[in-house]
Order: sequence, then structure tokens, then C-alpha cells
Amino acid sequence: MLRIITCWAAIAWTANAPLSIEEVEVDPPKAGEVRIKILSSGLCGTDLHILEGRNKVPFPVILGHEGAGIVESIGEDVTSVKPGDKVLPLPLPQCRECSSCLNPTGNFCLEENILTPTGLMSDGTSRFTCKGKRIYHLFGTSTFTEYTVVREIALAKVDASAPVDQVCILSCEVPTGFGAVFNTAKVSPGSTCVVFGLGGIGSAIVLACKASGASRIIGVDINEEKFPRAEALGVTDCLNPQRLEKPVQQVVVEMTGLGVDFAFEAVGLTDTMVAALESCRVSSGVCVVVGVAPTHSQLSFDPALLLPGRTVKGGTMGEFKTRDFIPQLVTDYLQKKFNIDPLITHKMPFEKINQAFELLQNGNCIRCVVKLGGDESGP
Ligand code: PAD
Ligand code: ZN
Repeated sequence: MLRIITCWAAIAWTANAPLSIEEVEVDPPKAGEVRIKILSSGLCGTDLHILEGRNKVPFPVILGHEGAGIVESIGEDVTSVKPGDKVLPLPLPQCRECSSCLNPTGNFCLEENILTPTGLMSDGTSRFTCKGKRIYHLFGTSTFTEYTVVREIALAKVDASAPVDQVCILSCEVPTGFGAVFNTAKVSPGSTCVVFGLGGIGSAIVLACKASGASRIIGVDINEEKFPRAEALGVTDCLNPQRLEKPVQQVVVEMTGLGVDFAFEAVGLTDTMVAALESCRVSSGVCVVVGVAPTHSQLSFDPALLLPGRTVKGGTMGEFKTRDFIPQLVTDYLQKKFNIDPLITHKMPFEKINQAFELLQNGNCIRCVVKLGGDESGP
């Protein structure tokens, strides 16, 4: 008989307030669910959007969706993982049964909990309680806690030797950026690219554009502290729109002649989405929207932009089928097929999670990873 676990978690009681580290009770996993000891977690721009109140989810909530840990216990009917396995919880599941999962292209599993976040598990209840109050989950993951409960369909079982404080970013940041380039845009050798937003996601996009053989990668950010790191990753030209006398998209078009072949938006603002589209060349330019705009915002642009053959596309988690692809991504990283280490600029103990959020908010980091107290010795 599995017991309730009492452990530490960072609770967001409301938006626009620091997280509070408190004791929570974590219920045992129900059928099809897995309880995980979280060892490390990255902080993503989406967590920040939610904490700033611009993207709505139910509160109080345990944030975090970029974690790595060890299976502590499994509920009934769980067959693909067992206690002690190393896993990455996935914000986008892969049920392998719905029409999206059965379609060879695309990855937007119909069991997702991202677009309409209820904060609850599939039976309509939560596994977290704090001071007698129900605490909501985030995207079925919630990784800013020593223990969490995740559905089996939202777990990637990964190589036991993978370093958790590195590979945690392979559950969101890296596949999101890589897939935007390899799957959604399909960046070709010799092409020109522009990347709006040089944070964690934008940096992963830059790495992948470079790996695809792009001849020019223009990076756009309002924080010039991002430029040296972006150049080290492969950006050839940096632009700060606030220092330009013309709209940044006009400058990008002038720099490239007709506009870029591929534009990526990794900020999460509708203005930068339009600027990205307007940076694309006629007759083949592709704009990929990766950033998450504020809840209920509307994207508005001149439809004449599309008539000459520009395309606007979007994707979540880089359109990778998450459970199929992410274990392989971890193995490829362990075999040194690519290097993600420059994407992690800071590591901190879990107790300093509010400082980690300040770093992200002030733009002083690419990714900060917080380390929870536990070790890998067992559940
Ligand atoms: P981040 O905070 O690390 O990076 C955002 C960057 O944008 C920072 O460098 C900012 O300085 C920069 N920025 C802010 N305003 C502007 C502006 N007006 N013009 C140019 N640059 C600006 O966040 P992140 O990289 O973790 O996330 C970026 C977006 O991607 C964010 O909206 C997040 O919600 C989204 C995301 N999408 C997916 C997905 O699957 N589609 C996954 C994860 C994150
Ligand atoms: Zn599915």
C-alpha cells in the first residue's frame, strides 16, 4: 500500500509574488500514474509568463515543467517504467492512441494539458495538498517539488547514466528549439535566418540553425547582455530594436536583400511575431512562432503578407513525438552528437529558486537549473 509523501515544494500561491517553499503532501499515484523524485529542474520562460500573471493557469500551483528525476512508485497498469528508472516528465504527452499520435506528422497529443490548463490530473483531482488546501499541477508535470505525480504517457525513460542537472533541459528547451528548426521550418544549408529572443529557446534555435548550415543567423533581443553568448553559439549579426531608427523587420530585410528564408519568434509577444513574419522574404519565407503570447491576445497582420507565398507556422515541443524522441535525444547527447552545455549558464540549490526567477526575469542567464535535495541512489 503506497503512502502519502510529505516533502518540500515551491508553491506559487498567487501570480506576481515570490514562490514559497513549504511542506506538501504528495498522494500516491493512481492508475496510469507515476510518482517521481525530482532531482533537477530548469526554469523556462513559460514558467515566468505564468508567474507574471500574463498566461493564466489556476493558482495555487506548483510550477516547473523541465525536470529530471527517478521513479519512486507506480500506480496500477503502469508498464513502461519501474521504481528506480531515470525519467524526464514531459509537458506534452504522447498517448500513442489518439488521432494526433497515430498521425505520422505532428505531435499535439489530444491528452495534452497545455492549451486549456485545468491544473488537475485526468480524473479531475490533484495529488498535492498544502496546509489543507488543494494545490494545482502545471501541464501535468510540476517539477519545483521534491516529489511529483505524472501520467505514464507524459514520461520519457532515459539512459540511467544521464546527468540529471544537464538533461533536464532536454524535456522542453532543447527539443522545442531544435524541432522548430529541423521539423517546423526545415532550415536548409546556405539559408538566412532571424531569431527574435535570445533566451533559452532562442539559443537552442540558434544552435540548430547553425547545425543546419544556415549562412547567416541574425539575432534580435532588447537585452544586449545576450549578444556575446548568442554570437558564441552561431549568431552572425545582433540587433537591438530599441537602438534602431527603423523597425527591426525593415533592417532585417535591408540586410538580406529581400528578407530572410526563416524567421523564429521566441519572445512570446504578438508585436515580435508580426515583425518576424515581416522579416521573411517573398516566395518561400517561413515564420515559425514558438513564443507563447499572453492569454487571450490576438495576432493581427496584413493578409497581403501571405499572398506572395510567406508561411506562418507554430509548434509545441518542436513537433517531436515526445516519448519516442526524447530518450533518443538524451542518448545522442551522451554520445556527444551535440553540445547543450552552453545553454545552461547557472545552477542553484532549490532553496534559491526565487533568485533563479530573478535571473531569468532580468535576463542575466540563458537557463538556470535548480537542484533539489535528493540523490540518485533510489526512490
Ligand atoms: P527567456 O526569458 O529565456 O527569453 C526571452 C528573450 O526575449 C529574452 O532574452 C528577452 O530579453 C527577449 N525579449 C523580450 N522582449 C523582447 C522584444 N520586444 N524583442 C526582442 N527580444 C525580446 O524565455 P525562453 O527562451 O525560455 O522562452 C521564450 C518563449 O518561448 C516564451 O514565450 C515561452 O513561453 C516560449 C516557449 N514555447 C515552447 C513551445 O513549445 N512552443 C516551449 C517553451 C517555451
Ligand atoms: Zn495522443
